[in-house]
Amino acid sequence: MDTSPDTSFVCPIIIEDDRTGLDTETIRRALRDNLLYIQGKLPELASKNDLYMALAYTIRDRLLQRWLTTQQTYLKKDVRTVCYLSAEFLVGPHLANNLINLGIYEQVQKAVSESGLKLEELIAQEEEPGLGNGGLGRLAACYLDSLSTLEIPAIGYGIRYEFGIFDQEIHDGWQVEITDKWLQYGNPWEIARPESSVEVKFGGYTESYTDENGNYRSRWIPDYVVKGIPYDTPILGYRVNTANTMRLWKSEACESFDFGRFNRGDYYGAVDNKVHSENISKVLYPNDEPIQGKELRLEQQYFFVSCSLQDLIRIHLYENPSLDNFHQKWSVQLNDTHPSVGVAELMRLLIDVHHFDWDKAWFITQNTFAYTNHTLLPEALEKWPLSIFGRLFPRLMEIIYEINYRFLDKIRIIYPHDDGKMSRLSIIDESGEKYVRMAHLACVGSQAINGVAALHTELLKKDVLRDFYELFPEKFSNKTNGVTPRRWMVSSNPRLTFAITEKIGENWIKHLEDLRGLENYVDDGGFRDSWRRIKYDIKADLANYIDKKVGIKVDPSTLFDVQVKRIHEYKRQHLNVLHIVTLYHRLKNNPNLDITPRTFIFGGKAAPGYFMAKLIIKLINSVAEVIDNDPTIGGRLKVVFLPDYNVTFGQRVYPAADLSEQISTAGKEASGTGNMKFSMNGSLTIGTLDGANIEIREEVGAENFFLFGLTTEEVYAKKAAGYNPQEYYYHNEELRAVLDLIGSGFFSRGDSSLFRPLVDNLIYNDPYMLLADYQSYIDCQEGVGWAYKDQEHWSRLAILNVARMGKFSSDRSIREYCEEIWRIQPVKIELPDYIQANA
Ligand code: GPQ
Repeated sequence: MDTSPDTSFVCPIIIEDDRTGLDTETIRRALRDNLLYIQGKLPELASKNDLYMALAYTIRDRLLQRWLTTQQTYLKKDVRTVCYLSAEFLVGPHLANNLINLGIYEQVQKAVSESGLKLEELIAQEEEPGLGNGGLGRLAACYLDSLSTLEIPAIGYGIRYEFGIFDQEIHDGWQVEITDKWLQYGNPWEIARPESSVEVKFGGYTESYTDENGNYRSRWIPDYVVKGIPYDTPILGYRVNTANTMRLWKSEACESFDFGRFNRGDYYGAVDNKVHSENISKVLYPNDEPIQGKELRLEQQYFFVSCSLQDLIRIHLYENPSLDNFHQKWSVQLNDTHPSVGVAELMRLLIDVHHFDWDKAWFITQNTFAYTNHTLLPEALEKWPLSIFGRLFPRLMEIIYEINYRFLDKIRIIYPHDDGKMSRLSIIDESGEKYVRMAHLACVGSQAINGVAALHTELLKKDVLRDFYELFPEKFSNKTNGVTPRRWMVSSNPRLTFAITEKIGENWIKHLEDLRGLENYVDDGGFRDSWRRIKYDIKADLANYIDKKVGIKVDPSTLFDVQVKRIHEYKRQHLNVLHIVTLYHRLKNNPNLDITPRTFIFGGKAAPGYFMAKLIIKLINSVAEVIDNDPTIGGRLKVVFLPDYNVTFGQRVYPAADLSEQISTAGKEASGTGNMKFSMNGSLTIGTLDGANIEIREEVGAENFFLFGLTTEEVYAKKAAGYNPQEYYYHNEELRAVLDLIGSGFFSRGDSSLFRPLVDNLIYNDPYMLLADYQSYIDCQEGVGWAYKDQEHWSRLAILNVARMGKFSSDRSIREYCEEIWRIQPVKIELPDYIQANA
């Protein structure tokens, strides 16, 4: 079958107005048309989902011209492009954001309501693609939004997992994981491009041969070959014509059957091979830090990286005579080490397939890649047993050995006789069982290395990557994370967006620094009143949702104290619980105590194999059950764990929060991005000096931030001095009472063994130093309570928080990457005349 472009086809395509028009009447007509002809449903039989699908196709039609024109412009102008390699893209639902970015929300709302429907209900139908675990995948999605908005040529490459992050249910307080079948009713936003499939080798052996010119070469004879099929999703920028591509790879068997094997009677062998190939893109591993060392995970990484690099080379050779200038046309960003095998793979493609010599290939490779580190947790630094790595990718193993040999040869000259240095820097860990250290491969093979917040980058330089920093300090820089205001303000908080825009115009949506203009209104009592009314209404909406979801009634006038993020010991959800139990204990001892009524809201998933994280979820739910049903508390404290925290729920909860919990042990959270989303939506932060909290506090002002806890230096010093949590346990009576209450079985229907592992771990081990930070946290929370009582004052602080969040737009982060790492310029996309411009 011929799947290449047919240039003899000269018939001009007439673009039907129904597929591009942006006015209400056209959209209404197109919606009906798509319902019948794409979704195949008569209006009287259409479900909400059918109507959502018809609307999604209607909007996709309006993206297509922008998308294709963007791709065509890039090809014609032969632009420099950034390619973001990420094992996760947690993009969230597309519909509402596309409406906002196209600028047609109102028209569509009208068109839909004239047909007797509610747009918000259709938007709620969309099943979000959960193709990520948390912060790292969500950051990749924010960056795609900013890249398009800033008109930067970009491609996001990843994996089209058939099953994304599991859906979480809570049964008797415990997390239960349910398969995420996000594709079951179809995905209207993607287009499969089977004609651009590529093949990826696995297993087997290598052999050397002499080519026709007498050159000595290696070739890889694989055990099996897997096919990667690209699925493309347009990512439209805000009020621009740029629509970049997110290209996700699905794995398939090369032939539907291995007929050779089949005919030899090895039916099961043939089927096995097919099943294994399809399994590669089957499911997202639900562990974030640390990732699980499973072979299939390594296959996933190589699969998508090889597909993506082969794809880049194909696109490159379409416009360029050779790969000599590859690094001038592409900048490939490694989102953590998950895609870092790309360094070896690009070398292989250049040397084995395109016959470059080593030095030239290495020059191109080193100048193509850049590496972002996202964690300081030592157990999260990825390494793969040599035995697995070498068996799966024998040729890459040879190349990595050669890279390492040449690298260490240079090191030997710089640090003669320093064997410690050599073994610390080596790409191969030889201290026991041999491993490939993926961060080392990334550092050696990249032109730039960055951390994701100022403190994080400093700690990388001082600690985790110290030897590399000493070796090439010029490669290191900081790029503090940011989040997109289009999703995290405009789309998720329309009421606040309206109130802000009414005062300062709408420029802030693309230039978040302009929010500073709000500072002029902090003294305006009327503005503060309406600010508070808006917050109250959003909280009331969330209260209704909570009631509907978990049947708990909460009062929107209480302080909404929120912690939503992955459940992890270093994020210290259990420190939050210690505070709740402290308040409860105080109220039981002194029923008339004057405290600020609070609603504690939790959300987050635990890695299915992470026992302690799952026990923390059970603890939250157990404490909730007792407190929420205790009549003597009289609603002054409520605790809610909302199941299945995801992007969609995040959009609901950030706008409704009064207080944002950012309470990780100092030095553990690389950046955090939830901290930014809360603050942009007018909540105040209680937090440690960790990750981007530090920069948020610098921006909003120390007086607008509730700070507590040890600093990183203090954490290190205490650890070095032999931290003993028991001292805190024995010297702090209230803390002891709280831990004893949990340990006694009070919250577990008398079962004193249930929370024992958690309590004992705190008293005898406490790796994340909750006990050391306990008193400081409790005192700080008391200050929060008092501050909240003065609502006028609180509103001022909240407005100032929003006004000063400009730095944390992902547009700022992406500009920095463009200028300092990628050296890429914006490219304007001009639409053909027959397309209506943005409304
Ligand atoms: N992060 Cl290494 C993840 O979400 N998953 C990971 O596997 C790793 C990092 C997070 C990190 O914990 C946060 O502090 C960052 O804000 C986020 O990456 C984005 O940089």
